[in-house]
Amino acid sequence: MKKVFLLLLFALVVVLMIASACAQAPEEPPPPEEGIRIEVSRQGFNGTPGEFRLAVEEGQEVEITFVYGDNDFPENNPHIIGIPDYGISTSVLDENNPEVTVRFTAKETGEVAFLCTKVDCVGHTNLLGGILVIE
Ligand SMILES: [Cu+2]
Repeated sequence: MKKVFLLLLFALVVVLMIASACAQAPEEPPPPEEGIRIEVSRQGFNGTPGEFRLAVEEGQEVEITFVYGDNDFPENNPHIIGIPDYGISTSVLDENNPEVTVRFTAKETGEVAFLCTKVDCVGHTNLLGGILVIE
């Protein structure tokens, strides 16, 4: 009888320990959102002059960080990135402000242009062909 009691007591202790461990387990943090980073330089988006395509999913919360990429150029070469269809225009992206992040929801499928709207930047024509492909 005493053995049974001890066994039950032991089982109770084990159950309480497990329950307390579960209660103390930290909550799972939400998975980090995949941010897209695009280098902007006089060579184009990610060094691609002309057309630069980026696929996103319809309905996706898109986060794009534009990163200044002209640090190897002897002078500051400011850019401003626009996504006209979404009414988005970044602040000036240059050596003093080397990262700008934009967030928006990709609406209906199709192609959405993004480009540098600062017409006097060096390499401007290489920065006119950004295309978000919403699929
Ligand atoms: Cu530019």
